[in-house]
Amino acid sequence: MQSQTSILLNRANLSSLPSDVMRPAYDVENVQTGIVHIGVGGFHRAHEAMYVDRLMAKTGDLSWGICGVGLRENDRAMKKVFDEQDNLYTLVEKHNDGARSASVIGAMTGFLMAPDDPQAVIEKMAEPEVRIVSLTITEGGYNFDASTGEFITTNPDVIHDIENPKQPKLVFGYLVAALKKRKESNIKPFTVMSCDNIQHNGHVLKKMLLAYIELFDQSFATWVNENVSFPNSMVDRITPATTSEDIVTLEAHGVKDSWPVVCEPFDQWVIEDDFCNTKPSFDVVGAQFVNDVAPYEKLKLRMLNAGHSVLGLVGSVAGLSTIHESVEAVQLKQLLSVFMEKEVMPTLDKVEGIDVFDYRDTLLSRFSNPFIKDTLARICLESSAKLPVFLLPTVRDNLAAGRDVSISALVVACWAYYSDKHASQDGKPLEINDVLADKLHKAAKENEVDALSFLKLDEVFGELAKNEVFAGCYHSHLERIYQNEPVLLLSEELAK
Ligand code: CS2
Repeated sequence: MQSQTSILLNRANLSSLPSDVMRPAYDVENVQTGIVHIGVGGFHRAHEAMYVDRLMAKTGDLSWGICGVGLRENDRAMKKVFDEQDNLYTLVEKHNDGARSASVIGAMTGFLMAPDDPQAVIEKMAEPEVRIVSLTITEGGYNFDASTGEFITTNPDVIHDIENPKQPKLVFGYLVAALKKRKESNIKPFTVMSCDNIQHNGHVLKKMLLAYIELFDQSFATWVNENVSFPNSMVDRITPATTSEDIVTLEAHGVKDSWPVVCEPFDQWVIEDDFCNTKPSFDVVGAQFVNDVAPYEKLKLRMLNAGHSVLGLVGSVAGLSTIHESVEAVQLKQLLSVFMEKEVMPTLDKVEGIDVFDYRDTLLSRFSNPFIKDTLARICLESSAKLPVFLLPTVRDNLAAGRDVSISALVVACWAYYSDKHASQDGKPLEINDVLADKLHKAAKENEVDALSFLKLDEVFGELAKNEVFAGCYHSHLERIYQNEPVLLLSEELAK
């Protein structure tokens, strides 16, 4: 990309952008809202919004634009950018060979901050043209107890929302208010589409929403159960946090965008074909509609996401900082490869058209893209919500079948060390960004008195501490890490 005068990104300036920056191939002024999306972060902008952009360009159907919703105060920064840039943003794909391609996405039609005007959000969701409400609210947003899978009824926000149905705080309150409004006005319900990294994400969302409604209105719960669909989906695209360097590089290339999104070239979206209202033809632009998403979800969560956690936690303790740096360390690359083959593959179901060894090799190549600079800090963020979804189900399956769990145990041991020391083995400070940060730290601090103290955090690990095989393996790794045996050496030994 060569340098030139930069143009502020907005509708009026679209035609003045550098010629190699792709522009919406449709009239952005005419895009209508057909989707309301809760949780507009980098991932949504690089994935669903990009698919909508492709769909509009390819079919000319402009009825599937997306109105973003922010539920939390920290979504305000995104709203400001949307307001300043007429809802436009740049998507920059970074290829393994250093090439970059930039496109302006025109799929967003607006952004509502729910805390400012909850009613506006409810009304928007109740509009008949809105046929989908989609979500990326992260694993934690589903409000389930990781060890039991049940809805947490004691959450003060849940109690608040039941008492204040017109001013909800959580997603469940908004869905209920809008679905009720549609039912009362005889408008077909919208499909509720989860785009989070949770196995059976649609079913989990349905279970949580119904559990919430059952707390106060059994007959409405029955209606939702019978009339609203919650398709499961598998979503995939590595999207690191945007850095100031990304903004400066794009500006040097001629586009002044205060919050572009950067990602890898790869994207995948497999959606269960279960829509209670009209569905967009995402299949004409690369997504797949299937009857059963489960094997795809399992493959992706257990290979990619857990693979990330292996590199994230072991790599952090080893003093590394990014995914590509970690996969470049031969011991870790080998560890990851053996983890996938020995601990994950035996737990997977056959996925039509996918060879798991090819899938693994593609992952290793995606992880090795040096331009993505995906930080281990991002990967380790909210590990207490991620590991129960990404890694622990694999551990449980392997224990039940009498198979090896030693690499998984190393990952958990590294997490315990990380949570105790807040530092790598060579003393580099590490941050814990996790809703359970204090509990994790407190439990890990006790490791010296009770070696299984961290593992006994049952809201994360359930009964795992009571499993002698896993606990034994974990304990022996932990001791060696505390004795300062480099985790890279330990990794090498385990990957033999
Ligand atoms: C990552 C995911 O958050 C994580 O730990 O594994 O964000 C991952 O990059 C995406 O799921 C890729 O599709």
